[in-house]
Amino acid sequence: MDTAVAIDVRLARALREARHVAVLTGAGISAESGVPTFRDALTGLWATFDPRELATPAGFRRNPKLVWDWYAARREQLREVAPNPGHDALARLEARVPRFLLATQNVDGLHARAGSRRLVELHGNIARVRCSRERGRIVATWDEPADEPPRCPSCGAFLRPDVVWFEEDLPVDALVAAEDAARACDLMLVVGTSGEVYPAAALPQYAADAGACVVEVNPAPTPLSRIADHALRAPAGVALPALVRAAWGEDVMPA
Ligand code: BV8
Repeated sequence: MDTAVAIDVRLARALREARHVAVLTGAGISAESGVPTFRDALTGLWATFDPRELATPAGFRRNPKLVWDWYAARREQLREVAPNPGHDALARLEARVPRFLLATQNVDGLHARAGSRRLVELHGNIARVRCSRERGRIVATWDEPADEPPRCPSCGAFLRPDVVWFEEDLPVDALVAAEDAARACDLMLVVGTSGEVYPAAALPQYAADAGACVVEVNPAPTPLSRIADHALRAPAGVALPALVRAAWGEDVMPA
C-alpha cells in the first residue's frame, strides 16, 4: 500500500481552524480492515450476491434463510477484523474539534471500536439482531434452526439483522443529526463512499450548499467529487492519519 500522500497546506489550516467538522463514511474506510466493500469489483459483496435478493424486505420475505445466513456470515467475518489507522485518525480528530459528528453508512461497528463517540450509524449495526415484526425489540441470544432464521421469543416472527435495507427508512434521529451537522459544519470529510446510496449521499451537498469545505478521501473519483473542494486520492488508512498530522503535527498511532 502506498504510504505517502501530500496534504495541501490550505486544507491542513482549514481543518485545524474548523470549529465544527462533519464526517460521512462508507464501506471504503473498512476496506483496509479486510471488510469487503459493496461495489469493489474484486471483493464487493454485490459482486457475489444480488442486492435485490439480500438487502431488501422483499428479499428477506422471499428467502429468509439465505438472507439470515448472509448476515450471519458477515457477523462471523467481523470477529476477525479490527479498526485500521483511518478509523483511529477519525477518533483522534473528534477529540481535537469543538463540534464533531461522524455519520457512517457502515454496519460493521468499527468506528465505535476505534473510540469514536460522536457517531451515528445511518444504516444500523449488523451486530444487533431484532424482531422482524417489532422494530425496537433487540434480541441478544437465539438458537440457530437448520432451515429457517431463529424466531422472536416474544412474538414468534423471524429475527433479522438490525440494519436498514433498501426501501426501508433510516433511523430518524440519526438522519436528522447527520443532516443538521452537514448544514452547520465548517468542513466535511467524505470518506470511502461511492456516493450512490441515498439519503446518505445527499449529505455532502447539504454541506457544500451551506458553504462548508468538502474533502473527499477516496482512491477513485465518485459522483460526489464534483462538489469536493479537496480530494485525497489515497486509501483512508493513509490519507486520514496524514491529514491529522498535517493539521496538528501529531502522529496518529498505528492501529
Ligand atoms: C430510503 C445496510 C425511503 C445493509 C445499506 C427505488 C426504490 C426504492 C428506493 C430507492 C429507489 N431509488 C433510490 C432509492 C433510494 C435507495 C438508494 O439510494 N438506492 C440506490 C442503490 C440508488 N435508498 C434506500 O432505499 C434507503 N432508504 O430511501 O428510504 C424509501 C422508503 C420506501 C421506498 C423508497 C424509499 C436505504 C439505503 C440503505 C441501504 N442499506 N446497508 C447492509 O449493509 O447489508 S446500503 C450499503 O451501501 C451500505 O450501507 C454501504 O455503506 C452503502 C453505500 O455503499 P458505500 O458505503 O459507498 O460502499 P461502496 O462499496 O459503494 O463504495 C466503496 C467506496 O470506497 C468506493 O468509492 C471505493 O473507491 C472506495 N474505497 C475503496 N477502498 C478504499 C476506499 N476509500 C478509501 N479508502 C480505501 N482503502
